[in-house]
Amino acid sequence: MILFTNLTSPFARLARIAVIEKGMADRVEVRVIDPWGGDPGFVGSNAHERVPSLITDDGTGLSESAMVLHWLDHVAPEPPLFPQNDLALMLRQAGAALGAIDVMAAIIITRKSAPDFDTNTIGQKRFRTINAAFDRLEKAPPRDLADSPDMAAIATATALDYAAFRFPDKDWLGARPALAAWRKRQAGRTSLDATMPREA
Ligand SMILES: N[C@@H](CCC(=O)N[C@@H](CS)C(=O)NCC(=O)O)C(=O)O
Repeated sequence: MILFTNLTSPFARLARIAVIEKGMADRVEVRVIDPWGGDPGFVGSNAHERVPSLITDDGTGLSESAMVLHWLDHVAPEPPLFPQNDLALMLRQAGAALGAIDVMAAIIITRKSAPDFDTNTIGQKRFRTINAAFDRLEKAPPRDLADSPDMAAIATATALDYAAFRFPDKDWLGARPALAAWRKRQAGRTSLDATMPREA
């Protein structure tokens, strides 16, 4: 399999973390590309020219992080990204974190055409969304990756690290002690350390 990714995308990071947590690193060739750059090997690999994009062993191109993760669970069921125990709670947590990721990525893109975006009505709603998501996770953090490397844990770590990476002026965890303690407990996890967002 081939996984197209870049070094900053939180969506691509979900797939990269899942590959490592599932012990599939030797089955997946990770290719770092610029999704905006028209890379000839990447263009046509998926419908939207966005990362993550996965080419399966039979050459099927998959887009959208949720679809890619579903496929990874299909080819390597253990450990499951969507474990059946407490599924509704896990999905609720994963949804909160994914929503925050979605909004943060949208802010970064929108700023390019609207430099004052953060302070306008829509921009301020976007920041309220991030805070509401983190408040929800503060009340009920996911299970630790060591216990259950599931979608909620992967997405929460990705959301927190992306918030710190893209909005370093904001103190996301100062008033959220449970979430801060949760992220601290994940320290040293190979899947997270090896995929921290960074500029190329
Ligand atoms: N909903 C998609 C979002 C993927 C996405 O927006 N990826 C960004 C990087 S963070 C990208 O490739 N952008 C290039 C573009 O929009 O052309 C997913 O979950 O995979």
